[in-house]
Amino acid sequence: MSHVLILGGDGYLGWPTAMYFSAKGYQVTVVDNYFRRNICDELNIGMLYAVLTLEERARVWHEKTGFEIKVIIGDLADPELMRSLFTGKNVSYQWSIDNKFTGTPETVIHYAEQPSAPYSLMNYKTANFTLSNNLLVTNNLMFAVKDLSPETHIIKLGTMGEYGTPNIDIEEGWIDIKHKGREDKFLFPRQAGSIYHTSKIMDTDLMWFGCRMWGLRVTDLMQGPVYGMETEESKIDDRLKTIFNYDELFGTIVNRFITQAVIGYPLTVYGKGGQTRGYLNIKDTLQCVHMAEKKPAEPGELNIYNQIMETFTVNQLAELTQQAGNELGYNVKIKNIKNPRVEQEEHYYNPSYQGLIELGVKPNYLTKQSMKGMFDVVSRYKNKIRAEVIYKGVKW
Ligand code: USQ
Repeated sequence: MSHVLILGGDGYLGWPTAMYFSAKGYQVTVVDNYFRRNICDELNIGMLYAVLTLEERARVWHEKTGFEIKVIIGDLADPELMRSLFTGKNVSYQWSIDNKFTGTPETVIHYAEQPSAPYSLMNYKTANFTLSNNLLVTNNLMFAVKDLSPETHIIKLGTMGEYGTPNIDIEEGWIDIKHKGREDKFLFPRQAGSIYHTSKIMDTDLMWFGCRMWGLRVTDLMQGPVYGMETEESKIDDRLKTIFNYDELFGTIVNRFITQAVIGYPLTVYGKGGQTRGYLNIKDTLQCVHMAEKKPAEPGELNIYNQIMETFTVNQLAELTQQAGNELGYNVKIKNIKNPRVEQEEHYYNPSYQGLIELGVKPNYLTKQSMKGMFDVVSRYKNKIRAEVIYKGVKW
């Protein structure tokens, strides 16, 4: 069975992706440097519940299912570590059954990035870290694939935020431009709203360079904010749950709103609340990545999909959370607070996002019912929720 290498395998999306592919019989290797856990400890922002290390979760996964997820702990900004994943030389597993190199991966899923917009704008040091980590890891991956395994399909997680909120329809990655009587196809214009999002634009540019110069095969998944924590695989054992942040730095909006509602903290709508984004359930991230894996880009091709299932304004999300929460007996309040970010609060937003659905993804939409399911899980950890990490006001 095909070998899938997951970079950033300890993250919110990385670990569920590893279990998803492993459960389908793929050989899976995950690599992570524990950046997210360590920075949450360092900044004392915690998470909703404690999560076992990758090694421990891989062991539980093996006990429960018989499947193996090989675990490597290390920093992918080190090019030699990255290259070892393609040659097998000097690879050392923190956990595996046989300690044997699986072989060159057919697919690499690249999540190994600093993913937070507010973190990237805390100060010049966090901005530097975001740029250096995200670009070095992406560049190391590009060169490792070019030099050692040019047939490997790279699936890179991009972000819808690369496009910003332009006053025209957003295409899936590309746009045809007619100019002075001539025509060509270009990457859709990008104009990001944070240093993190800007690093993702630069990643896309690196990958597109690699496709043009060396015929690499790359799929860029332009993802919107993800919500949820449960997947089919995590239901097997509570210890397999993914990390869940609700703090201002690493929590995404829906996860934050539900956590806020559970402890009676007024929902933090930034500014006017007309900011519109495309959202998706964590289960759909897994489906999307799987569909992308099944349909690899051709050599020299940069395939781009907009990975969202529906769009909402912040106000709509707050209202939906309020309705779901109130029906469950919570008294959910909404509060518009001064927007710490620089972003448009009322704007046109019309992205295309048919590509992944045409490949076979079946969307899990955000409904009052699905929100109630999240309330149910989050409320189990109510006593652990720390109100002081919810809003610190990191300004742009
Ligand atoms: N927002 C609020 N109140 C909050 C938190 C957020 O009004 O308490 C607003 C933000 O101002 C923004 C929107 O909600 O307009 C989404 O914010 P978010 O924090 O959920 O998402 P964002 O910072 O854009 O980043 C997240 C992930 C990132 C991913 C991105 C996809 O952290 O890794 O790339 O979503 S996208 O937004 O499409 O670029």
